[in-house]
Amino acid sequence: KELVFSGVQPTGNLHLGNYLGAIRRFVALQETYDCIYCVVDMHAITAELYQPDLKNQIREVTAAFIAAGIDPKKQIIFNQSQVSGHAELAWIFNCVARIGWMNRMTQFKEKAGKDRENASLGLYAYPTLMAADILLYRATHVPVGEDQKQHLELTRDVAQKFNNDFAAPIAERGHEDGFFPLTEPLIGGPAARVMSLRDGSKKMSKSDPSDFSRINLTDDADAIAQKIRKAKTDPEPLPSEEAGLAGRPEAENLVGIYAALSDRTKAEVLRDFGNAQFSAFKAALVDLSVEKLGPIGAEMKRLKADAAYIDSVLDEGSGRARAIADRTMAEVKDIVGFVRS
Ligand code: AQP
Repeated sequence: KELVFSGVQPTGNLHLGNYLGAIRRFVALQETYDCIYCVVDMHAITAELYQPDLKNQIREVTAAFIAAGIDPKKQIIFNQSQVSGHAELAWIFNCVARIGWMNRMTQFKEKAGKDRENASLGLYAYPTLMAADILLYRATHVPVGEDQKQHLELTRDVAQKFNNDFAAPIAERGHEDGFFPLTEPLIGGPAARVMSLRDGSKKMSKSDPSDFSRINLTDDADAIAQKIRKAKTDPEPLPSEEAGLAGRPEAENLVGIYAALSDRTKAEVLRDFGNAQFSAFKAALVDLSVEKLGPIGAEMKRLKADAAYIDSVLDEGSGRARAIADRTMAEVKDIVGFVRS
């Protein structure tokens, strides 16, 4: 059976990249798949351990899921730390994954920076926890931004090695094609990678110290307008064909954002705005962004004011997630050979 799983870290400052690369696609997928969407709070403490506002950050991501249009009655929305199977399976996967695999992970290198010796062990093991998140539900598809592609490949490697190493007990239990699926990433669209508004070579990110680098989902119309007007560009007008965006990362990024928000391709956008000056294009992008993001931001604020409702969604979702997770963990423990009562 096909199942979608994906997660977002509650590290604050949810932005347009998270929306276009992930959350908006979560909404569309619920038409075709059963979906589990997780607020990955255990991942959120890998880089910054003590976050005094963590509870509100968890509620903010939950509010964003619901405000964007995910139906918590139909799909499962929950926070990771309420289902202990994530940590249990991650431990087993720490014993499946090889140090050499982990050493190749580029996100660790980027996030750890120069002072790698001082990064947390959790940050290093992030990809095995992510593999556990996905495989705990034996999910077949994971919608993510392009930055997560390498972690998805590691998830497949972990699944494959587990299936191979435990081939005998897995076959004994009647799983003919292995126990874990080889999960497919769903990456794509004109905004699979939204870049910083200040630097077209860096991805838009929650942790960028400059708030002008990103459009937050809770930004009001004035803030959105100001950030887009100040976004870095080059002095040339827009090209009329997509090939003309090559070597112009800031222009390409803004055109990509416009394309994603208007459900068109970059080529179609350039058909309308080719040869336009950035001032005219940015004005149109402000209007479009405010039209598309304004209602989501307003709904997020409304939902966040009702913490009891948000917590009830997470509680109910956790119960449904736990029921699936417990079945997987019982089988995994039998396959590995642990004694359980
Ligand atoms: N710039 C982006 N463009 C497209 N997709 C993006 N995603 C993140 N940034 C972009 C996608 O959003 C989902 C949730 O990401 P996450 O919160 O789990 O972690 P992240 O990838 O580390 O996100 P950030 O915003 O960049 O946070 P920091 O600054 O903490 O590193 C994922 O599907 C991701 O692909």
